[in-house]
Amino acid sequence: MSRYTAMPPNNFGGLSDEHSQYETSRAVIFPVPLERTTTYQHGTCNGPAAILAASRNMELYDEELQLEPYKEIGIHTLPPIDTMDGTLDEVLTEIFTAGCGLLDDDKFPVTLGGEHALTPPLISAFAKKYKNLTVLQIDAHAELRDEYQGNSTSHACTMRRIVEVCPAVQVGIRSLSAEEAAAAPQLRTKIYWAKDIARLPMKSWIAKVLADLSANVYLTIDLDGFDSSIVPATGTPEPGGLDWHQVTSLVRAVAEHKKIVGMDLVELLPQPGQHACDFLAAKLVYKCLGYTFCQT
Ligand SMILES: [Mn+2]
Repeated sequence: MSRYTAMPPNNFGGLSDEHSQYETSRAVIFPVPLERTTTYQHGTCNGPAAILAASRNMELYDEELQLEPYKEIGIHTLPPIDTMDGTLDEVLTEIFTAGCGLLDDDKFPVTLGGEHALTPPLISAFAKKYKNLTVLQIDAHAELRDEYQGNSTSHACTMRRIVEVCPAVQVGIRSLSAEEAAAAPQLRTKIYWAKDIARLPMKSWIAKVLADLSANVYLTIDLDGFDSSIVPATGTPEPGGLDWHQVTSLVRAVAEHKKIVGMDLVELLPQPGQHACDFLAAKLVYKCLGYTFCQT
């Protein structure tokens, strides 16, 4: 007996119960507002809420796929995890446990950050379930430091921890230390430098990335992989990055040829009065889900 028009539900996409119940949804949005090791500009803890807010005002018809992905998929949104309670190690263990639980339930977890330090515990969970797993990272930063400021779980060490668990392919990289550059050739990773991608036709570099991936792919997108003119709203923006069509074409091709088993989108740092990046992040999540579940 509603006497007024209610706002859309406070979940990803503003979806009705029918399309967002946990039991019937294949994709589950897991907000992780982690911000414990940020080194420069602060505020990425506000990322998940900004993405969810933008997603509720997003068109849910996909013009490429010519359908409404949420109807095929079902997208449930979990409440955010408390990332300030306990030590960083305890929080990372909780993220691991939550990831295992979602995978036990056969869900496709979509984790919204928050800082990139949240990804390694998720990869540990995925590697238990999926053999033949590769992590595809889109990022400006190599994140291959063995430790940073005395901390081996810092966001600057994310990919170093991951390649200890499974191989990686890193796309859009353009910022790293001399030590990382020296270590990279010995690590289980293949780097696609932004400087090379910029000069190559899209088909040729994407085909090479596909050849380097195994059957199962976990996708981790740090929004600073985009050029800083497109996504200025990150803690450590870098010039010379990827554009919208490069990123979405890559994800679409990977979804077409491999099995994407889960993803995260991290490091959004919402800017007051500037909401374009929040929308880009929300739409990118939705595009990735559409590509993964709805390509014929
Ligand atoms: Mn980064």
